Amino acid sequence: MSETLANLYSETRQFPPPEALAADANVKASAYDEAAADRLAFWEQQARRLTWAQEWDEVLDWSNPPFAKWFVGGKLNIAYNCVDRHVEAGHGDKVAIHWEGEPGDTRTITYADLLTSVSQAANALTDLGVTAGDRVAIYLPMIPEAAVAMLACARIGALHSVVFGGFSVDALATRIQDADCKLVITADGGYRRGKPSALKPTVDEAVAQCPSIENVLVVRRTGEDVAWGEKDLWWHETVEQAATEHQAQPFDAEHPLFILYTSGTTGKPKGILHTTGGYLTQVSYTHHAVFDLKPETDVYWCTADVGWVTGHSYIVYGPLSNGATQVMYEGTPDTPHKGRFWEVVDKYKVSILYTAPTLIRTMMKWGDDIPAKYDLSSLRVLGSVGEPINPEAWMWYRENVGRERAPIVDTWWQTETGGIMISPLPGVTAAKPGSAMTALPGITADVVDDDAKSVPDGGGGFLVLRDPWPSMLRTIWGDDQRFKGTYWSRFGAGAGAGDAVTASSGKDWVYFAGDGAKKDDDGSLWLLGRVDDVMLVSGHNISTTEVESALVSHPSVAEAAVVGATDPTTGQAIVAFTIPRGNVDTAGDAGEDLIKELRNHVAKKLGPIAKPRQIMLVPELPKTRSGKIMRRLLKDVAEHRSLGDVTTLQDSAVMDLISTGMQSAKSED
Ligand code: 6R9
Repeated sequence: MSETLANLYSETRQFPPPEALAADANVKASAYDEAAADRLAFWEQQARRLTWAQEWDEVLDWSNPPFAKWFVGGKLNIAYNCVDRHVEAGHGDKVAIHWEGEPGDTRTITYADLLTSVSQAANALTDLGVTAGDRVAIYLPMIPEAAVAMLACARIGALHSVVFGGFSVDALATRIQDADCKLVITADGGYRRGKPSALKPTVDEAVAQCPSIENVLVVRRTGEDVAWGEKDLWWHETVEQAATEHQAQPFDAEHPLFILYTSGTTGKPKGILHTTGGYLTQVSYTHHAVFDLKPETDVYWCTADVGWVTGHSYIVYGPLSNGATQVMYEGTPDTPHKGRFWEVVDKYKVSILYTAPTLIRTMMKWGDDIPAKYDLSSLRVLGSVGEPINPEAWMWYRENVGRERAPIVDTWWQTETGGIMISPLPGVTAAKPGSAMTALPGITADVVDDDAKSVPDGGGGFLVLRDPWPSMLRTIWGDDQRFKGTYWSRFGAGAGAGDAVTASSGKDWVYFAGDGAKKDDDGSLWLLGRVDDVMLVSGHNISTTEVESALVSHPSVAEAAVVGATDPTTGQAIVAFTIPRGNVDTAGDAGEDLIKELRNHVAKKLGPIAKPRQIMLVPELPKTRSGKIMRRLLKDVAEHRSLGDVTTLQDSAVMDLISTGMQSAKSED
């Protein structure tokens, strides 16, 4: 039988945790044993991190798979857990958010301030007729009101649906319509790349197509002129005038908390539904365990946008439930200069930094001399999320940002999983550059072949999750059948029945994440990208990730994206789009020579089967707002098709840059 997914890249470097960090770590190796001995008792213990108004009767009800219920019968209020209880415990003066605007304006928000704002917003929403179970769309820049708005919804039991500021009218309107939202919370605009970027006009156009919207609540951020309609209300004239006291009511552990849309590669966006008790339990625990957060001393910074699940779980709910002090930054990393992120780290003495591979590779492209100018000695734990991190980008992060002291946690998870699932623990795991290592305590991940059999160490295949976990999605909003079909019909009890999955066949239910992965010889897990992107070259299934990592391991390369393009002889052939590092000369013959060298470099690293047919040197790559490379668009370029859907593209100008700015060399052999 042929292999499911080839394992070509090998890595031997490994970095044990710093001794001092290991000795004082929040979570030690014993957590794995405890969770393995009794998984439900383990999660029950983690749920006790939170303050419950009423205890649960049952930890997990899995009697109607794949619909899980966690902490059945329990009641709690999410906002109370993220805000009030810290003030009640005497931490009202503690800074919750150091906010840094892109133009350099700042705000310092304590837990007491946050309680006042969230209470006012909860009162204002209630006055506008928003009640438990209603849906509220949030379309805001990275300003503190984004967190306040989310917490206010959670406080009154309304579901928020955050849409990236920057998504188009259509993207916003379809999301509002799908969830029948009653209210939109937005701003006049935000600052991006040094200038005001308007949001309100997009909302106005979208709302015109959305009769369910009764009001639009507008935060004044830029002060630019905006058109004003009868549904519009200023935040400062409503929320900031509302009563500052609000009594939070407890909600059922399974009360819905939010909807967040993921587009996937095809079809209409899926409204991923998360609920209350299990979600908060897992994001709180994982934030404590994976980042080793010490709330008294750490300054935490997650650079994600709140419009991405990372912003929900690791800016709002995880850190605030743990009473963290964090930095929130409005803008882009190169405004007003390319050292801005490191300046912020230095200014606030950030000790835990959580960012994405795309950012790390961009910093590699800009050059080592930029971070070198700043004092980064406060950093003690570094995190990565969003895409596989290429081993060489991991090493760059370790050397240039962590200065070889700070452990790196490469965290694998999804909008659907709600919280981190696979990651090193910074005080326990000897991490390997590029590997997410192992499932966290209480999580069961595996790599299987086409027949759902676990692959041996050294083998590749499909990443699956075998047992339900507290922060798992509960369904796709309004579409239980699509929920079953998308995630539960490939392997296990639901296999083969497509969207019509109904009965259990005695087998266990298995969640299919849509990612390829491999186990190395020690059983460590390596994520290999979406299975839809896997290339079939002369009968071998080759992951885009491995070829990209081989390219990035060349000293002249900062970033690479690889696609399989139709080829008359090999079925698919490997086509690579490569961004050179800042100091590399690519003019004329130098570019041609580099391309030749890179093709040979990949062949040497991975074997001749993985040698790209074609390499193009490009200035930029198309990415989503959360920084994921959109290989689908590159495939269109590689196969000379007109471009597909670009609505979720971060910056539509890059596709023009790629088609005009690329240099390419075809294979001669
Ligand atoms: C949190 C988030 C989920 C997809 C996921 C995978 C990719 C995320 C990763 C990673 C390799 C990591 N992904 N983290 N791949 N290593 N550490 O990104 O959620 O936006 O829903 O994307 O992102 O392909 O399936 P989401």
